Amino acid sequence: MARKTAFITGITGQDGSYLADFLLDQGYRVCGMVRRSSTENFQRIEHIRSRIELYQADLLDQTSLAQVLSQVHPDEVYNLAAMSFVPTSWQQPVLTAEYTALGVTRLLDALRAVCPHARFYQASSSEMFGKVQQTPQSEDTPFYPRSPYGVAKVYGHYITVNYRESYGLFACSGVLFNHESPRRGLEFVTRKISHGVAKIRLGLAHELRLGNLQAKRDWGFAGDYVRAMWLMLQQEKPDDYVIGTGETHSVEEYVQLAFDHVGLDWRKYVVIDPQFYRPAEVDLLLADAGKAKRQLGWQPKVSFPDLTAMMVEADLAALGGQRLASLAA
Ligand code: NAP
Ligand code: F7E
Repeated sequence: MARKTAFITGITGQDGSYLADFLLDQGYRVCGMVRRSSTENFQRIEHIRSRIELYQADLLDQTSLAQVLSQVHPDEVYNLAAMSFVPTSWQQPVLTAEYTALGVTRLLDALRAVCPHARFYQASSSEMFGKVQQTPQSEDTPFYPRSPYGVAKVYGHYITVNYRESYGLFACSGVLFNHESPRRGLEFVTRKISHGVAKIRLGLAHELRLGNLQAKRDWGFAGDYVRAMWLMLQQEKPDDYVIGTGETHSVEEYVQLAFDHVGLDWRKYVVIDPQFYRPAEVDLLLADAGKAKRQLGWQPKVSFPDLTAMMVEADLAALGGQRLASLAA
């Protein structure tokens, strides 16, 4: 069988890099979209740089999207690019909508014109449930987004459904709950904590400033979640799926586990800082991923305590290595 080609927007991000690893293992030709920047931002894909093809384009520029699709001839398109940090969406609501909402239409429309038979994955989010209307949340739960990011994702979700229904595209939306890893951006709470704990353990910091410790999330491992994205595009019919672990934990529980892992009492180091509170909060997220389990055969493999340990260990190793290098220099 001919080797399949996958095209990933957001390949330099957390999920894009894990998806690229996964698809290379499956034997795919992997092409990624990167936006022009004055300095390269390829740390997460450094280890596979020679095995993937990178193309410059931007979600804000429709012509660039059509051009890149006609160069690549993809069988599968994974739209992972977005402005993904919720607090920034209050500071830059219009830009968030341009990337995270309208960017989806630009890409879908380019795909419709250039490669209508390519299968399409849209990175939707549990943030769309926001002020949850029922618990746990499934494919049938109404949306009530609580941030400009969540609102933009609802648009991206429905435009994907609409292009599927209007034009018969094989377009799927994965409603993914929070997923984390050692490659998570440093501003997201799990990585902020694992990195902060490692710094305190190594004597490089003496406190960790956080916001709302009572918020609850359904946290899984990003490596497990990219497998679900791929599975959605291997089905007979396009559909939408909720992906999560079915467990919810508070930020405080993550904090406690992370400090316990290095033998420290979190209460001595965590400072509550109002600047990290949000104008509107999502208090509780909990996935019902029963449909994904039944139809995709998908289940997460990494538990919450193992995820915490994995992230703290990775930050200890990275920061410890950096400290040794600076001492030797
Ligand atoms: P991430 O680490 O923040 O990566 C975002 C990616 O989007 C980066 O590669 C970024 O490129 C790219 N990007 C942003 N704006 C762009 C533009 N205008 N043109 C081209 N590329 C652009 O996010 P992630 O955690 O991997 O998440 C992947 C996707 O899943 C996002 O759509 C996110 O909203 C969604 N999602 C994430 C989660 C989660 O828990 N991680 C849950 C549900 C949904 P640069 O490197 O150049 O900045
Ligand atoms: O916040 C609380 C904060 O920024 C989680 C994105 O990938 O998942 C992510 O969005 C919770 C919130 O992720 C701090 O108030 C407390 O309740 O790690 P986060 P998020 O907002 O859930 C969804 C599914 C996405 O789609 C998004 O793209 O943690 N929290 N103290 C804090 N959060 C941050 N960032 N920093 C703190 O100091």
